[in-house]
Amino acid sequence: MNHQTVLDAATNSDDPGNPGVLATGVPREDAKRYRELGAWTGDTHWALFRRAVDSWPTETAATDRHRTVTWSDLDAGVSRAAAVLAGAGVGRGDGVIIQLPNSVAYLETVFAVWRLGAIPVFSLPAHGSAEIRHFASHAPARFYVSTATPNRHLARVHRDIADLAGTVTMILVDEASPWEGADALPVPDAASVPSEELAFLQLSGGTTGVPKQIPKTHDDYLYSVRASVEVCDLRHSDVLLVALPASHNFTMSSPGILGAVQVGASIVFAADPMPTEVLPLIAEHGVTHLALVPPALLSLLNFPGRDAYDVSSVRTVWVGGAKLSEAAARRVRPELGWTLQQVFGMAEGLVNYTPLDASIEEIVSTQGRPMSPWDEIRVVDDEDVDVPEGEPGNLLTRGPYTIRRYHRAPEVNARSFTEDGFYRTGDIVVFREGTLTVVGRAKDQINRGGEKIAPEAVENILLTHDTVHDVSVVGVPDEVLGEKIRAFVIPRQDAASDPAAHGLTPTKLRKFAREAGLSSFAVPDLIDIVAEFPLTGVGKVSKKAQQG
Ligand code: AMP
Ligand code: DBH
Repeated sequence: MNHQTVLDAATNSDDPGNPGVLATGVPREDAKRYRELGAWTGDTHWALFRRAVDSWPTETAATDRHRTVTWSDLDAGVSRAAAVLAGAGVGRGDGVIIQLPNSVAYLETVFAVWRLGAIPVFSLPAHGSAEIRHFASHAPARFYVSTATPNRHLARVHRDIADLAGTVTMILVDEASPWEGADALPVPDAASVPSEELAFLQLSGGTTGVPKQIPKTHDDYLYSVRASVEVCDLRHSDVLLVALPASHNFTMSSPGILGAVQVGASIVFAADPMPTEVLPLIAEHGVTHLALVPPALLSLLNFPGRDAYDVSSVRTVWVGGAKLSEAAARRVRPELGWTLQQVFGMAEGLVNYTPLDASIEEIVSTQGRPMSPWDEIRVVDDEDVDVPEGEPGNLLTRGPYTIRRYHRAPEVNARSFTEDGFYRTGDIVVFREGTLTVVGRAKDQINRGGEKIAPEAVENILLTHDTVHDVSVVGVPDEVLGEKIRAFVIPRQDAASDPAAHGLTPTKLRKFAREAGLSSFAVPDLIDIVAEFPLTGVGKVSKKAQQG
């Protein structure tokens, strides 16, 4: 192969030629221990899928608004997808950016990429061209799969990355009747892939200007899926509603889409997590499980027409991605009749759940317990000294499914991990009797209803505007989303007396940010054009003062 694959990049990036660590940065001696413990089993994502197809060929696997497929239909769809992708040149180790809406075609694409021994590079439908460009060059990925029926945002992304045509092959899929032309193409054999190899690149919300990419191996990720299935008691007869973006780590693995594939539960895809979409699907398909971020749960709780729908089939709602207020948590059981399982997770690894049989107090007031007995937890002060149990501190973690480095990011890695491989989560927590409560955040990150935004990424885009002199972006409290994005903008001197006359209005700046390729969820909710920023005693911009 004469091009660099994402596989080469993952194994050589930060540690050129270091055969002592896996793509995740996990040393081989620790890998050996995780195998001996039985956490890592040698399973691969392709083998997981094959078992589902072989075990339940005629049972329903998945439904979206276009079609319902059995596991063997899905297998046929995956073969067709693999033929089309291979025909476009996708081969072993290649990075394939996937930016598709929730759909059966999404499943076909991901498993086809695994079948070929290629590497999914996950992105969200809301990502802008700036992120897609970054993934293409950084992974690197020479293939991009998206929808042939894009909404306005995705149509803009497709237009904006058209100039990558020489290096990135764009494959557009019609979710209603995908993989046209597959019949004329050979179906390639499934590749043989070692379980300790890089399986895909997952996304992190991140604290830097560019989203960080998270390397996962088959061994470590499938362990996290099995552990989640067990803690969540997901069963073969269950029906999982996928309403958050499929590529999100929460949706994919906690226990998520892959948990459903493991036990052969059926998957129902919703276009979005709004009550008008979710409620009819629950009633129609007898949904038993769904994952939501806190604002989506609040919308359901407060939706006036809810009583018109029978939602009694639901056993468990998983809520995570951002802190759920205790008040909202308390309403779940009495108003919806569902069991709430709080999920405090991160794409980097560690996932915590409140146990299904925990007391109501534990369920509503904590963010759960580490799901694996081999998750190592430390709570430390700013000097990395352990604090006494029950006192707030910085959460550090290490374990069988937590990465020890980001993909090709030596500087970030030096900050984000300790010398002995603990991940610095940036979360401030209290650890008491085995349970974690999230009490704050040390990292420079905005959590907008579960979408993580790096202020720097928004600042960098607004700074490219001709009449902008300086920008400071902060998160401000919001009743529904938890936080909203607020940008303070100082105009250049020549525009300062009448910014609007120079095109500097909040509306125009928001449009500018969208057109410059920013993710739709990262476009500031509020923009203030100001003459100066408040400063701290030492003359730094006081983000605290800007947060009000
Ligand atoms: P990411 O690293 O982008 O996958 O985002 C993970 C981060 O989301 C965590 O480190 C927390 O800051 C936040 N988070 C996820 N779930 C919860 C939760 N249930 N409660 C509070 N914060 C959460
Ligand atoms: O926010 C997250 O990243 C998250 C939340 C819940 C996550 O990655 C997960 C569960 O696995």
